[in-house]
Formats: sequence, C-alpha cells, structure tokens
Amino acid sequence: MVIIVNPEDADALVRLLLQADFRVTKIKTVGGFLREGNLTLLVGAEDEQVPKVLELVEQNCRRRVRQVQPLPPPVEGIDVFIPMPVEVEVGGATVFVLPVEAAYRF
Ligand code: 2BA
Repeated sequence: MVIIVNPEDADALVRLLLQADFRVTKIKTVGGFLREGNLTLLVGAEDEQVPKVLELVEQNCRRRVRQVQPLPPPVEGIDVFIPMPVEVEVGGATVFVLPVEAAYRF
C-alpha cells in the first residue's frame, strides 16, 4: 500500500501501524500541487490485512483546509501556477492499494 499523509498525522499513524504489527517505510515527499512536504508510507500487507490498514488511516488522518497564497510561475518544466489565493482541502490521506508480485526479505 502507498499512503500519502500530512506530516502532522504521520508519526501517530506509523506508531499505530507498528503496534498492529505492520512493517512501514516512511519517505519524505512533496505534493505536486501545493509543493509542500508530505509523507509517503509504504506498507507491505496481506490482502486480508488491507481493511485494517485502511481503518487505521481513516481514523488517524484529518482533512485540513489550507489557504494557498499565489505561487509564482515555474521557472522551467511543467508545474502549477496559482495566480491568486485559493482554499484547498488537503487529506486526510490518499491511499493506493497495489498488487505485489513477489516480496523477499534477505
Ligand atoms: P498536492 O499535490 O500538493 O495537493 C494538495 C491538495 O491540493 C490536494 O489534497 C487537493 O485538495 C488539492 N489539489 C491537488 N491538485 C489539484 C488541482 N489540480 N486542482 C485543484 N486542487 C488540487 P489531496 O487530494 O488530499 O492530496 C494530498 C497529496 O496527496 C497531494 O499533494 C499529492 O502529494 C498526493 N496525491 C493526491 N492524489 C494523488 C494522485 N492521484 N496521484 C499521486 N499523488 C496524489
């Protein structure tokens, strides 16, 4: 599972996942739209454990309204340009459930 969460929710969520015996990897990431830091958790779980992980995520990740100040046009590459202040709702969490062909630990 790939779980993108707000940094303010990440520590508590990781703690709960570990307490529930899941293995977790935490990666520092940046949202493409707001260009703010978020955290991406990788959780390897059996199919039948997926609902438990979703439950922990749902119970521990809050939606937040963010006021976004204008962002300047990007200098290079394809990026987001926000010409005026906007309000966006961020999170609780974005979760992708992916099939795993094989998993090894050596
Ligand atoms: P950001 O890309 O920085 O997006 C932050 C919030 O801004 C989003 O919250 C959404 O409310 C809003 N937003 C994003 N793109 C927008 C757009 N084109 N127009 C208007 N509003 C927009 P969330 O949807 O909760 O997403 C939080 C973070 O999760 C995202 O940060 C991104 O890092 C990740 N994420 C969300 N959906 C994703 C997806 N389909 N693929 C990859 N990453 C995703």
